[in-house]
Amino acid sequence: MRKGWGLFGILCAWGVALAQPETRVYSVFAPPGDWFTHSGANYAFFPFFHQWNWYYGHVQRDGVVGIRTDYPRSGNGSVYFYAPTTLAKSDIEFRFLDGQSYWGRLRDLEWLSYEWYRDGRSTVGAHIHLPLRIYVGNLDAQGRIRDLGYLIYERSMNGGGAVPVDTWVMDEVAASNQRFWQNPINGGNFFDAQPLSVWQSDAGYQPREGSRVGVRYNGDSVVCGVSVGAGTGWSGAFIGAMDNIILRFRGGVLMRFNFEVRPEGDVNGDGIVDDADLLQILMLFGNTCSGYCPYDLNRDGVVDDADLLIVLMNFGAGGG
Ligand SMILES: [Ca+2]
Ligand SMILES: [Ca+2]
Ligand SMILES: [Ca+2]
Repeated sequence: MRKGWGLFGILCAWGVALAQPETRVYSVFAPPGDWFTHSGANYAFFPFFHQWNWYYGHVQRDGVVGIRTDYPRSGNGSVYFYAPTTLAKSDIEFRFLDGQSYWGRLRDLEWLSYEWYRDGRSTVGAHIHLPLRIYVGNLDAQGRIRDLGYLIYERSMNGGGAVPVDTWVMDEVAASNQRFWQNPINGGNFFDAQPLSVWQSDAGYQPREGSRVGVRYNGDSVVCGVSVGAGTGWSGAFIGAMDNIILRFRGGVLMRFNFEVRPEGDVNGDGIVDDADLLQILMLFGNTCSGYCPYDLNRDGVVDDADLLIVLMNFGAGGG
């Protein structure tokens, strides 16, 4: 199992299970954090926060996503979402991008939870909150992932009515066997929601809507990513946040992702300001940079002594 990880991956998984399981995923920028947006269609931004495969995805039509301090949770930050119009969309996603790595088999997913927040200023339907999606695929004979798609949880497919506002809500969706619908990549939506245990069974499940047939997943299918986002097609505006995604697989893989805003002066995004950050500034001294560049701490387009000073003035920060 866990082809593509090899012994290193198995040791990592073992280490993760034994050690403090929290992974802090840090923003690109210091407080108040990131504000990533795009006016065109379907744009992804791949900063690979903190060396993990997290990125902002499917950002379009002025949708906004960013790890920010607006709604602090389990520390100073969470993932902020703003979808101002019906066509807007913004996601944050984790994916293994080598086409063969994964966390575990679908049958072994025994816990999946996240925390979400709907701001009371949102004007979308009262049932709408941030859905949670898992990336699922099937392995071919060479161990490559094919049939990549989402299984998607949302309360409206599980008999939910109006959702709470202006408060954090934790939804656990695997142990409680919630219903998921399918969105095959490039294949359209199948709103034939089934309890997770149906998707996880050895017989598997293949959704149907009229003459259309979706992708079949079963217990052998692999879970290779996770995604949370706002939009599209929501009539109105959505404002909210998300934090603390936890996945646990039978056999030991346990991931807990806490989204936090990096301290001022933290260049490499590990949450502390130390000599590693100083070294990065020195190595890049004189470089120019535009857009999302974590080395250019004061965002004036050049890496110079002003940035060095920011590191020195914040030296020793973080690490809590
Ligand atoms: Ca947090
Ligand atoms: Ca650092
Ligand atoms: Ca600068």
